[in-house]
Amino acid sequence: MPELAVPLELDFTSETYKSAYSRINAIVIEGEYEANSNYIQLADILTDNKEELHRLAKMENRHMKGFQACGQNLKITPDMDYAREFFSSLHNNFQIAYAEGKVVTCLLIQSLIIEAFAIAAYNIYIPVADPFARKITEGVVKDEYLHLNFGEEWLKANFETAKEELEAANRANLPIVWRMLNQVENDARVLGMEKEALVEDFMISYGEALSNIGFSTRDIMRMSAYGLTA
Ligand code: Y39
Ligand code: FE
Ligand code: FE
Ligand code: FE
Repeated sequence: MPELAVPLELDFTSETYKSAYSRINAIVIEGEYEANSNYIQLADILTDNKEELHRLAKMENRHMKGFQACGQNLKITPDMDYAREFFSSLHNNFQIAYAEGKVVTCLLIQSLIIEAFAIAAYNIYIPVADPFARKITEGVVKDEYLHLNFGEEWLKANFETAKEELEAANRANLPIVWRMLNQVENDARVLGMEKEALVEDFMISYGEALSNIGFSTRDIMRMSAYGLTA
C-alpha cells in the first residue's frame, strides 16, 4: 500500500492532540500578534506605504483572533510562554534591525521569512485541520500571500541598494527558521503535518520570493544553503 500523506484519523479530542495543539496554536497566535506589531513598526519607517502597512497589520490582528477561536473551539489553553520563547530569536533580530533603521532586514524577517513560514504551515495544516479551524485558516492564508507580495514588491523596487543587506539578513535568519522547524517537528506530526512537507512548501515560497525580487538561481541556491547548517 502506498504511504498516505494525510493520516486517516486524527482525534481532535485526545489529550495527545490537545497537548500538541496548545503549543502550535500558541505559536500561531503569538506569530500573528508579533506580525501585527511588526507591520505597525514598519509603517513608521516606510511612510510612503503607511496606509497599506496599517491594513496588513489589521489583517494580522484578525488572524490572531481567528486562531484564538480555534483554540477555544478545541477547549485548549494556548501555552503563550512557550510561543514567546519560540519566536524570541527572530523577534530580537527584528527589533535590533528596527532600532538600527535597517528596513531591508526587517522586511526580510517579517515579509519574506515569517510570511513564507506562515504560508507553509497553513497550507499543510488545512487538509488535516478540524472543520472549524480549516475554514478560518483558508481565509487567513489568502492574506499571507498579500503580505509576502508586499515585501517582494518593495524589495524588488529597491533591489540594487538592498541586495547586500538581504544576503546578510538571510545568512543570519534562515538558520533560525530551521531550528524553529526542528523544534515543532514532533508537535506538528501529532497534528498530521510532516516536517518534510513544511520545509518543501517554505522553500518554494521563499525561493520564489527571492527570484521575484531579482536574485539569480545561483544566488538562491547559495542563500538557501544557509538553512542547512542549523
Ligand atoms: O504573517 C503572519 O501572519 C505570520 C505570523 C504568522 C506566523 C505563523 C507561524 C506558523 C508557524 C507554525 C509552525 C507549525 C508547524
Ligand atoms: Fe497573519
Ligand atoms: Fe518585544
Ligand atoms: Fe502575515
